[in-house]
Amino acid sequence: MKEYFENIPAIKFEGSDSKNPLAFHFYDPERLVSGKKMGDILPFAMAWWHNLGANGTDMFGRGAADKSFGQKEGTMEHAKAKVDAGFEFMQKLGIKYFCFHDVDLVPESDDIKITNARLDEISDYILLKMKSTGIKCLWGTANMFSNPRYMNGAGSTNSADVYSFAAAQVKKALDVTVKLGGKGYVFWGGREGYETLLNTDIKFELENIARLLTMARDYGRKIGFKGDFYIEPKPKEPMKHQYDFDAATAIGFLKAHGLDRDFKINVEANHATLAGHTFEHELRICAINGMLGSIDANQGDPCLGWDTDEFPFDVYSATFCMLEVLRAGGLSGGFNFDAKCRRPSYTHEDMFKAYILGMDTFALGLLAADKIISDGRIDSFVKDRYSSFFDTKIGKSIMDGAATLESLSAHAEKLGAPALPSSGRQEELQHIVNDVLFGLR
Ligand code: XUL
Ligand code: CO
Repeated sequence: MKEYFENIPAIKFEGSDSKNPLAFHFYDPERLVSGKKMGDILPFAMAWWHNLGANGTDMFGRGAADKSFGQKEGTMEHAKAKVDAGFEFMQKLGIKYFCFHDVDLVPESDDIKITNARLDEISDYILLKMKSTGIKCLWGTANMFSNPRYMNGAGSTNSADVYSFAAAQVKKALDVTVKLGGKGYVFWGGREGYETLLNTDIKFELENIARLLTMARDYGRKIGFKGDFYIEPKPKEPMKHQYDFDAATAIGFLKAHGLDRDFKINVEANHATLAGHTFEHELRICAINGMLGSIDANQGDPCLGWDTDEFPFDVYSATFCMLEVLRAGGLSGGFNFDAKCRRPSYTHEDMFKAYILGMDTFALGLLAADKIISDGRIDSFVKDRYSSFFDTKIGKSIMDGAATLESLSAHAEKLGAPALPSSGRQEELQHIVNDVLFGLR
């Protein structure tokens, strides 16, 4: 078997004193954190599209990275070389999962029958690799946004033929996901949105999206898919208005259409910040609705403000993410690095270093979050902050449903001006976070 990354050894944990850039300094899959292995709390996944496909092409120039893996791009030989390179990459990093779009796996033909036959062939090949390595599929999806036919969306398109084509792609992507034993199936609403109300019927488009998701749910369950469907919210880009703006919007949509028992949310950090939220806000909204499914681990750049898909580097953000994940009892999905190297980081070695950065950042976030929880000061502060609802007579009457507007009015009249609520003590809490983060070893 040809080795694609000849100069890269298997990446090992060497600890925080190591200066070796091709080693983990914090991610130690065997280390126990609150009784569980770090590797089990952090099921990392490789994103097929960025890692094996993205070559740094942007609006201003062609790609700088070579992702040909020795084959002509757009051929099945190239598709197979990507499988070989991808499995070698995951094995060397100890990554247990991958995520894919249909057209990441094989070149797309105009004729869907040809594309589907290619998908059958490549998924047979991937299955063999999965069996020999133990690597699994986290989730699959269909790319219903790159081809010009999807200029007006897939479920939200104005063309019934394009809608049918999208349905055919979802059907096949579900077949392949089930064949590969995927834990989840993602709908990122690529171009499900609009540019101007002058040409758009929002109600019609939303109902059509719901019809497509319902058909997908029904077909998936029929062919034995037992995992979670996910919506991956994003507020804008490529469309000006994307329908799945954020987690709250997507959850409301799923509930309105009776899909909330089969669907959860796949939260992407960079999408959260594009929506004007923090990553942890989106995770909390999902968690309190019982819909925290999976994570696309990346980060944006506040100086740029678009979907830059950078590898996670921000340890504060990873810490707040892991606080949400730990408090929610873990993820049913995983941490998919929907991230790409910066254009000037174009070598194969950079691909490894990027994953090492992301995995170490999340390991640090996990260790810090675990310490914050066991330190207990922040959780007990939050609990105490609401104590007036639990240890005063009037608070208890609100909580047990006995209160009425009349009884609360009578209480307010007796009070005169109520005292100010207790201090939020944000600065003290931030100081505690720094204590924990920088007291880490
Ligand atoms: C796009 C994005 C997608 C989805 C899968 O912003 O995040 O790659 O994760 O379609
Ligand atoms: Co994503």
